[in-house]
Amino acid sequence: QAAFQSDLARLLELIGTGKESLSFMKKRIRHLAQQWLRAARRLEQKLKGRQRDQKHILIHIGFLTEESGDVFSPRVLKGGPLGEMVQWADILAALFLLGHSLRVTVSLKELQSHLGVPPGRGNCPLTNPLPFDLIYTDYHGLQQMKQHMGLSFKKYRCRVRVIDTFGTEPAYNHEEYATLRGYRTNWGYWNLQPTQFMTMFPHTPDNSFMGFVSEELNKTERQFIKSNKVSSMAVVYGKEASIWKVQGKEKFLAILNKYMEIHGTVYYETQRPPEVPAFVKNHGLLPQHEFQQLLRKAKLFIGFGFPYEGPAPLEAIANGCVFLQARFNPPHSSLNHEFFRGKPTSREVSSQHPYAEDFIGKPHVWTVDYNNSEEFEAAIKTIVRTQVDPYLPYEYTCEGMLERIHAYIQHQDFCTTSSPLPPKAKSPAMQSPPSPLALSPNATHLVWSPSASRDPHAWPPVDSLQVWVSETRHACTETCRRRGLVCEPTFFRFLNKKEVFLQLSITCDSTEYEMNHLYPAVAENVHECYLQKEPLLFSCAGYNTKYRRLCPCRDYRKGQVALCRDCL
Ligand code: U2F
Repeated sequence: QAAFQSDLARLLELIGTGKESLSFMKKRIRHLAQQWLRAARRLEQKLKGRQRDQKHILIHIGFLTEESGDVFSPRVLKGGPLGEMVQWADILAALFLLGHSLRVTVSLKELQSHLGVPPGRGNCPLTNPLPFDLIYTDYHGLQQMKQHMGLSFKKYRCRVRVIDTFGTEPAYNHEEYATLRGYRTNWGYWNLQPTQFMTMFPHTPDNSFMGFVSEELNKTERQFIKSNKVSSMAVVYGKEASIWKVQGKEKFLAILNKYMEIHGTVYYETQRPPEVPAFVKNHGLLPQHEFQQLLRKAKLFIGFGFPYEGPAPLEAIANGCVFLQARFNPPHSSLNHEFFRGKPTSREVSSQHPYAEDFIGKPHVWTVDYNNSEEFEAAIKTIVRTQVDPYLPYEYTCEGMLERIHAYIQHQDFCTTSSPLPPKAKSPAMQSPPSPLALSPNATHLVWSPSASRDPHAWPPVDSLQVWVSETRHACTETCRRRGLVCEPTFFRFLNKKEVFLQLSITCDSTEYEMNHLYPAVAENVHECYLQKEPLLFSCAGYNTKYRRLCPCRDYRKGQVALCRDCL
């Protein structure tokens, strides 16, 4: 039985020393300790003594190992990326507080010793059973494990969870399919269950959303912040000088400077970096808690387009800032942008921070065209005048993250192969209210509910399933989103049946099983129906002009999109 922990000291010991990245993570854990402990107590009460097994967990942070180059640690104090370390620190805190038994490694040697690989042997099957129920790692760590576990890797890979910032789409994960269809990645093809990949933001429901946390405010702090906001103070998002090399910057910064005093937290050694204009008050790179203090005073946090999808905008919004960011038209993706090239996803990034744009939005987030001076200036003018409260989505609070990880650990099982029986669908004629329900004039958008037949082992519970047929050019992600639902890839297996086309009143002159990440789908004008031959290719992402896809959608908890209403 796992018992909630009430002290983080032992975790700090487990993390070890000797790298700037580890010091950053430990500082963060110390700073957020009280917030974490309060959240753990709240979740403990919520779960009211429910049985939770204690898991033996290995956390192998591959990108921090010397063997993978560890390019991050030397840059921690120089304005380099910190997002990944923020997330790992929070994952460690959450797993520890939930009461699991942890081992943490940041070197190949430690990894080998924990796995039971004798030094210098490598690439042989493990002689003893793997002593861990779960392994959290990243793409670098995955590669190292494969190299050093030999054939045992295949046997145990179902226990692995891959922390994967930007996400991995099923088409890129399946080796044979990706190779045949040209879904190229620099990160390898792992044939894992796509939900074994865990992302920083809920980018795509094909992966599990891991997230991180932001500092939370109590009532007094909220009051204090509100009364001390300096409505003419803006902070620029970008701690490394290269981020300030942006086309058109002079023009939009000049507009901003008409209304606000501009602050920066750009790393420098001895002199102001030439990229940072003289009128900007540069504080230099700040320690994380001082950066938060600056955000508490500022009214606006403004992004220049890079870094993509980092933690800082959430922190700014949580501290009562408005986040202003550039719209990307056309969107950036691995097909058209260097930064994303080779990443295992075709996801289209519509702004610097699509989560902020789509899940938060106005009044906290403004996404505008920076090349349109009028639009830009109008936004600034309104922002300066508007009072905005601090806001943090529940999924980015400590309790939200603990709740989500708890649910994953309890319910996600990639090692048991027996798949639960699908629910029996009611025939449309028997359904009440009558269904399928036609929502468009040509009666082709349909909603379908399975019967209430319950499978206690299915997770998420099948009751939350609704089936929608996408429009052509729409992914299932989008199709579900438009209905206020979220695509749930684990439910594809229930739709991947001939009968389902019938139940949806779709005419199939032929039905084929093929490998295609868009299936199940129908090519409507020719009445050809297609079912998925390879379950690993079930994918919420993906669309083309020919198919209308069958999409499994489910409800979700407000502020916790990873979990359905009855998922806890
Ligand atoms: C993202 O990484 P970054 O490190 O560039 O992300 P940021 O949003 O800038 O924030 C990381 C943390 O840096 C902190 C701040 C954030 O939690 O509190 N910080 C600070 O300590 N001192 C300062 O002066 C300013 C900020 C993303 F997270 C990565 O996954 C990507 O690889 C990267 C590139 O897209 O962007």
